[in-house]
Amino acid sequence: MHKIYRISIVVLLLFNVRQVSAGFHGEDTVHKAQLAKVVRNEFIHSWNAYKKYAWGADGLRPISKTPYQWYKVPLHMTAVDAMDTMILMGLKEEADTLREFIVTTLSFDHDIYVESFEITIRLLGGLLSSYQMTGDERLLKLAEDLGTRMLPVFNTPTGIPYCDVNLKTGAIRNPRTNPGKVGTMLIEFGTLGKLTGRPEFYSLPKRAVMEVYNRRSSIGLVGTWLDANTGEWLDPDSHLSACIDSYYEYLIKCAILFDDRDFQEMWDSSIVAIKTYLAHEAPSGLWFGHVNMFTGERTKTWFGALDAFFPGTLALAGDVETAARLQESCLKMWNRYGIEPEQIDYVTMAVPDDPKWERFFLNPEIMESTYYLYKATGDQRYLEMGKVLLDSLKRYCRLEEGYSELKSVVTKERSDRMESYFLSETLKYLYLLFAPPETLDFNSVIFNTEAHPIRRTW
Ligand code: DMJ
Repeated sequence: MHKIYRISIVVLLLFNVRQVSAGFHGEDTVHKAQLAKVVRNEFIHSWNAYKKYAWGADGLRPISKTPYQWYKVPLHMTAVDAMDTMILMGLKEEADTLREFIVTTLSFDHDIYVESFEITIRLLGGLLSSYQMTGDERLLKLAEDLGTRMLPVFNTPTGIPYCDVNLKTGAIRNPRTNPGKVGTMLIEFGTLGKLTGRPEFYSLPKRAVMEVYNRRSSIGLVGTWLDANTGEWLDPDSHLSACIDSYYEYLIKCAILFDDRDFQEMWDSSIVAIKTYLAHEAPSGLWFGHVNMFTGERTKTWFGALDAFFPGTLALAGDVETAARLQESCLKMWNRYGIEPEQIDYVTMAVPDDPKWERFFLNPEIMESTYYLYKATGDQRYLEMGKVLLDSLKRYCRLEEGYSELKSVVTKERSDRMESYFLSETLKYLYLLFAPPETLDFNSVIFNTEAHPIRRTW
């Protein structure tokens, strides 16, 4: 099935390549090998800062040069998240040392409640992709242990998981959840199920997604928050942003990775509703805004850093034309302040009136979509875009040691945090954009939402 998408992408490419190139400098203006080297150096620069000030911790505060933990015991979030990027960049010795550290020190036998979404995408995804790249069975064992400890999260009246699970006791809490959290488990759990021969790892998260999908409105949309006990919607805001984003991403990715017709059908019907109700042709271009899930009435003309995953998802699903148009809008959002805000009002082309939307968290989504579009079209324009993104990152976020987030893209004031996905996703997608194609066979993997590539070996 994957190949079919590729063929349709190539056909669309023939019609789109000229139009997409307009405005950029054309062939050979980007020296790929040189840029790949730059990104690799930036990864080493950031990794060294983490190693020096936060080794083994979940993350680094790069301004105060201190570590931070998510829970009372460290789960080595940054280390696990960064491992497969290191392998792809050919940092073999560093990756081998790191792997030894992880398999000998990482334990999930702790009396802590963890957020199942984040632990799934960062740790389970990271362990599984590094296992597939190295063949080290100890990584699979850790993944199975983690997955087993998390399974009780599905023991709810509806089958829709709660948000948190205790890794030691299996107790669960926090039934207020969203489609993003529920729908972003199957790539990781499903892969674990296939690799261990345990079908419950596949069936439970699949059922959970279907429970959410079956509660879509009569016009085919899902909302932002729902109650895992009753299945009732708690917030009818429908969009592609935080809380929903990767629910849609995983519909098409699971259809491809697992060759699962149910997921293909869920994607096919969802994309019709998305394009009918969320799509918005504004003077500034094509965007996907907010509507009420029941009426389709427009509620906000907002789009943000997280929504920028969608061109990549559209390209993967074969709709390169829409993907390319939306990517142009994402670039406008980026260029408005020289780096993207968390949200922009695409009618006024300004940040909505609350300083919290001015933040930038070193997010990877726009890089991810640039990479997908380059793979789908081969168009130099996306290399140029990648260079714009890399230059801004270096200009506004680089520190003497590590990279920082921004409190405001308007003032460029810094914020003291470097999230693990900066190493797992942001720099990985930029590197893969410029690196030789043989670095990773794009057509034989599906990336989880944390950019951990999973190969279908079953
Ligand atoms: C990452 O953890 C994942 O990409 C997730 O899907 C969304 N949030 C961050 C990056 O922005």
